[in-house]
Parts: sequence; C-alpha cells; structure tokens
Amino acid sequence: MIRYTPLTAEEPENRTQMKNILLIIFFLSSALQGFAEDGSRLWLRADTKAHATVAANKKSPSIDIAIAELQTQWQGGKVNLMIQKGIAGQARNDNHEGYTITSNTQKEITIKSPSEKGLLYGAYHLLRLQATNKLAYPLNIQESPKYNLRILNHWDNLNGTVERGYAGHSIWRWDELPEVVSPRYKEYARANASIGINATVLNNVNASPLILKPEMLAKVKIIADILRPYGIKVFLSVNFSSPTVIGGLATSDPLDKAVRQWWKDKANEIYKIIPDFGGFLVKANSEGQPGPQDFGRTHAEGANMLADALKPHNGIVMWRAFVYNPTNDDRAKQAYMEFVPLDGQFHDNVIIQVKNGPIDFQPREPFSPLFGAMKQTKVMAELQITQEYLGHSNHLAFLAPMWQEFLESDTYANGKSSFVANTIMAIAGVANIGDDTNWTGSHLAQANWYAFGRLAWNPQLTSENIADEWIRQTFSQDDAFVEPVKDMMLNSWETVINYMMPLGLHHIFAVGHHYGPEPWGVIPGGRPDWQPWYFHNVDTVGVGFDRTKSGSDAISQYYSPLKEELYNIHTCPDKWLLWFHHTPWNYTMKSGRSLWDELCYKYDLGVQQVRDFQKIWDKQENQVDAERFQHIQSRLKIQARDAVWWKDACLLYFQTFSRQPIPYDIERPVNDLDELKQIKLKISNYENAKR
Ligand code: GCW
Repeated sequence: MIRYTPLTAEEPENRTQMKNILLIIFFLSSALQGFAEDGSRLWLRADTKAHATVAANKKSPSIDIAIAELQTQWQGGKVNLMIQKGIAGQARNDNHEGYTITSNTQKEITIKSPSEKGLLYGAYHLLRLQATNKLAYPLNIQESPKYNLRILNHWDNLNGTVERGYAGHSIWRWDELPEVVSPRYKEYARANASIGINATVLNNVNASPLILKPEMLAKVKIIADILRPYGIKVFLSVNFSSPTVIGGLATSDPLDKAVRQWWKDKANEIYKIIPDFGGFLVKANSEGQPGPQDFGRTHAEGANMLADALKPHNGIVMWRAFVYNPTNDDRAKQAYMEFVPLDGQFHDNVIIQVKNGPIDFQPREPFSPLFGAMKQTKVMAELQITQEYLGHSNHLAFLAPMWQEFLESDTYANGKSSFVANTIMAIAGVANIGDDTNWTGSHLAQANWYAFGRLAWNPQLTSENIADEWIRQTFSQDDAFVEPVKDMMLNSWETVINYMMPLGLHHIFAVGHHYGPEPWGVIPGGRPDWQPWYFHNVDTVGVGFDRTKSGSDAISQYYSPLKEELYNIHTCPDKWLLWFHHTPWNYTMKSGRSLWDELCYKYDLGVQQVRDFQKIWDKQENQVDAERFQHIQSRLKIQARDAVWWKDACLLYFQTFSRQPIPYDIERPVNDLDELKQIKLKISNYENAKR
C-alpha cells in the first residue's frame, strides 16, 4: 500500500492525497513519453553518472576536459590518455591531431596522440562508439583528419542579427561581453570539439570594421580563451576599408605604406591578447564590399598585404572567391575568370575560399570549375550549413549527400582523375547556429552541423553512416526508429530539389529572402544577375541556361573529359541539364518522357516525397518525446504546404511558355498562378520564414 505524506500539516488529507496522485500521474506519464526535450543538448546526451577511472601522462586544460568527459560518461574499464610523439600510420597529420585507441580487454583502453587536442578527439571518439552501440573489442583505431582546418563561418553581425540565420539571434552577446560570459560559449566549444571542428570565424563576411576596435578585441579574447582548451582557434572577418574607417587613414590602398603598417600594428595588437589567433576571412569587391580593386589593385595584392601582416604570427588569410559583377559575362564564369590569372601570385599563408558551386549555394550546383584549376594556390571549399536556399529551418534537408556529391566530383584536373576532396586543403561551413534553445532553429537541422564536422574530418564517411550516428546519439538506438528516420533524412535533399528546382534549374527564388518561388520575379532596375529570368531563360522553345558554345560557354572552364560530357546534351547528366542547356520542351529525356512532362513529374514527386516524410514521422509518435515529436511534425506540415506552393508556382508559370497540359496522372494544381504571384513574404535576411 502506498502512503502519501501530506504536503503541509494544515492541508486536509484528501486534498493532499489528490495533489500527490496528480503529481504521480504527471511523473508517470512523462516517464512513459520520455522527458520533455528542448534539443539544447544536441547529440551530446549520454548519461553522465559514470565513475570511470582515467589516467593521463600530462596535465593541461584540454586533457582535463577529456578526463572529465570520460569520467562522467565512460561505462567501461580504465582509460589511459597518453601524449606520445611519433605515433604510427594513419594517426599522423601535420597538425598532430590524430590519435589511436587500443584495448586488450574491455578493462583497459589506451588513447594515444602527439597532442592534447588529439587526446580530446580520441575521448569523444570513444564516447561516440559507446553512444551509438558500436563498441567492438578489441579496439584498434587509428584516426587523423583529412584537413588541418575545419572551420565554421558565422555570418553574425555585431548588433546580434545573423545574416541568413534561421535560429534566432547570434550566440555571441557582444553587448554583454567581456563582463558577462554566456554558458553557451562553452557548450558550443564542446559540441564542435566532439565532431572535430577546430576553428571558427565569429563575425559576418559582410564585416563591420568595428570588430577590430580595441574594445571589441577585448571581447573576442574572452571567447578565444573559452574555445582554446577545446582545440578551437578564433578567426575574424575583416573589412578591407578598416584602415580608413577606424584607423583614420586617407586610403586603404594595399600598396600604401601607412596602410600596410596599420594592418601590421593591428595584427600585433591582436596577437598580444590572443596568441593563437587564426587569422582573417575576407569578402572583398563582392556585393558592395570594399576591396583592393577600389584602388586599382588585384585580389592577390590585397590578400598578400594582410598575409604579410599575419605571417610573423603564423596567421592565415582566407580570401573569398565569391565575386561577380553585372557584366555581360555569365555570373557562373566570373570567379574563375578573376582568380585563375592570379594563380601563383598569392603568398603561402593565403587560402582562396571557394563556394562549392559557381553561383551561390543553390539547392544543387555542379562543382565550381575553380577546384583543380589553381595549381599554385591553396584552395579551400566553402559549404553552407544554414539553409538559405533550402527552406530555411522550416524544411528538412539533410545536406551530407550534397556535400558528398560535391567532394566526390571528379575535376579531371591535370588530365587525370582528381576528386574535389583532393584539390582542397581545408573546409569551411557557414554556420546554422543561433541562440534558439535547440541551436539550429529546428531539431533536424542539428544534423547538418554534425555532418559538416564529421565530413570535414573524414570526407569518405558515408552520409548513411553520419545520419545513423547522429540519430542514435540524438534520439534513439531503436532500429524501428533509426531506419525509417534515416531513410527520410537521406532522401530529403533530393526531395527539396524535386519540388524547388529539379533538373538543374537554379535561383528562381523570390528576390531577397530566398525562401519561396518567384520564377516570374522582376526587380525593376535591379541587376540582371539578381533576376530569376537571368537563370532560367524560359521561352516558348524551352527552358534552361545555355552554357555551351552557343551560349556563355561556361562549360569551357571544366577539364576534359567532363567538358565534352557536359557539352553534349545527350550525355549531360539530367541533374544538371537545365544548368548547362537551354532545352526544348519536347526534348526526349533519358526516361523517355518529354522535358515538360519530366519537369511536371519531378515537381510532383517532390510533393509526394514530403507527404511520405509526414507519414514516416507520424508513425514515430511513441518512439520520441512529445516536444520534439510535435516540433518536427509541425515543420513537416509547413514543408508539405510549401512543396505544393513551389510545384504549383513553377509549373503554372512555366506552362504559360510550354503551353502543354500537366500530365493527368499527377496531382492537379490547387492554387492559381495570379494568386501565387500576389504572395509577398515580408522577411528580412535575418529571420526564418513564417507563413
Ligand atoms: O548567398 C549570398 C547571400 C548573402 C551573403 C553572400 C556571401 C554574406 O545571399 O547574404 O552575404 O552570399 O556569401 O557573401
């Protein structure tokens, strides 16, 4: 018999009993459903009640973290952490971040690395194996990252907004720093370290010169101090006009002596307070940002000036190749035209940061021809984790398959097989992180942060593997949950492409917010290369951008034999057809259908796939806590509505040119084109779309 203790002596016994019964019912029901979950713990949700024995042959802040993580979470026997120079094989890399994990028995495990950071990574590896049920003894693991620099780029402004951020405000509280230090900085560092991210750029590439003021640097220092033991270096985006704007100089010309001195002094000032500062990220002469061309100088002259200032401190410059001007030349060609002639002119601490595709983070792009083209220059890839063009944090789009398609693309540089992954020496990802409790605006978008880190460490990991790991750590080990959810995630990127921009269509977004469809969009007086028609070129003959010799000939920037494959409309892969060819409506596709019919089927398929996601997810109701279940369910509803919006808008608009019926076996439009044209979402570059 259960006896209830009265809450207070004064309360009548039956009321107290009633209260207690209610309390018990509440606890029982939350235990049955699992506790309410807000996503704040990301994929780091292991039980922390272990009391493991951990020994180390050195003491340091990073090793202390490794010890604490293992002590509280490791359920097996003793773990030895050993700094050891010259460990073997694959665990070696220039950065000394590799490690080995070995065991004879479950009772004793040894993690070795030449560096403290390597031991920390090894500890997280071991805990990941435990959290995903993948421990298999004896352990004999050798790991080292493919790239030495695995860096997040925050597009966070000093006023707390995040450009193309869909997870609330910036996590960096500049107004409170340096006095008030948010606990989130440490949680952020820990999450990144657990997946091998080792650097971060704190502020937007559309950079305010004010970031370099002494009072801001004092705040940056606090963040750098917190991230350091987690093996994360801090970088800053800088504005090329800083010498003029905050230094009071008459010019910011990179060949001017006083300007060069200003940057040297600034670098010295930074390194005095942040001795391991990483360096600068620069967006120059792009979308209105200042740059060396304002003074008749080249990108190389601009980058080298900054590189010279950073060089004595071992700092680097990441100089972005995202440049394009309203000229007569195809926007897709411009970065290559600008940068290839400069090959060989950049100093060795400059890395050119190139977006994965030649335009701008579209749902799907072929790789940028700059990869493999610069033989004497260091090149790194820039991926976009935040879903600027993939439905913001409303739509499910697991991006590992996109990044993998990119990294595995063969550039054929130098006339031989040469994958993108081997042409680059670092990877950056534009962060999808904000101050929302769940960090990324939606629970499922956390998987993209996770996948970025894992792929930057090892680009050969499969998307399936990454999704599996993430789901098991974040939600559940139960295969009945893991398998369908993994399937849904793995199909989600292609699904978004299907209902937004199949067959190589690109940039037909509503101008400005990049969320909904506006293939008809016109910005009166605006740049041609910001208008959707520039990209789809629809007419009564067909649709698509002609990048063959009869058009812009952007294809010529690729190597043989890829070039020939792309020139030929019959061998050009369907997924890029309308990227490279203005294709007639009646062109017979590989499926045997006409282009028009194929387009209709693709859009329809996208809609059906999202409906399937809803079914898959709704079935999981008993497998997952109510809070996350409902959150994801509501996001999928938005996605399903948006998919229909996209399908109807694009098909009804393109139909006014194709003048053919939408095949009768697919779902009929439920909207009218004129009504769809009236939709004007009022969203800025700084918020998630609400509809
Ligand atoms: O994708 C575009 C975005 C801009 C962004 C720019 C860039 C930071 O729409 O918001 O600016 O790319 O990458 O510089």
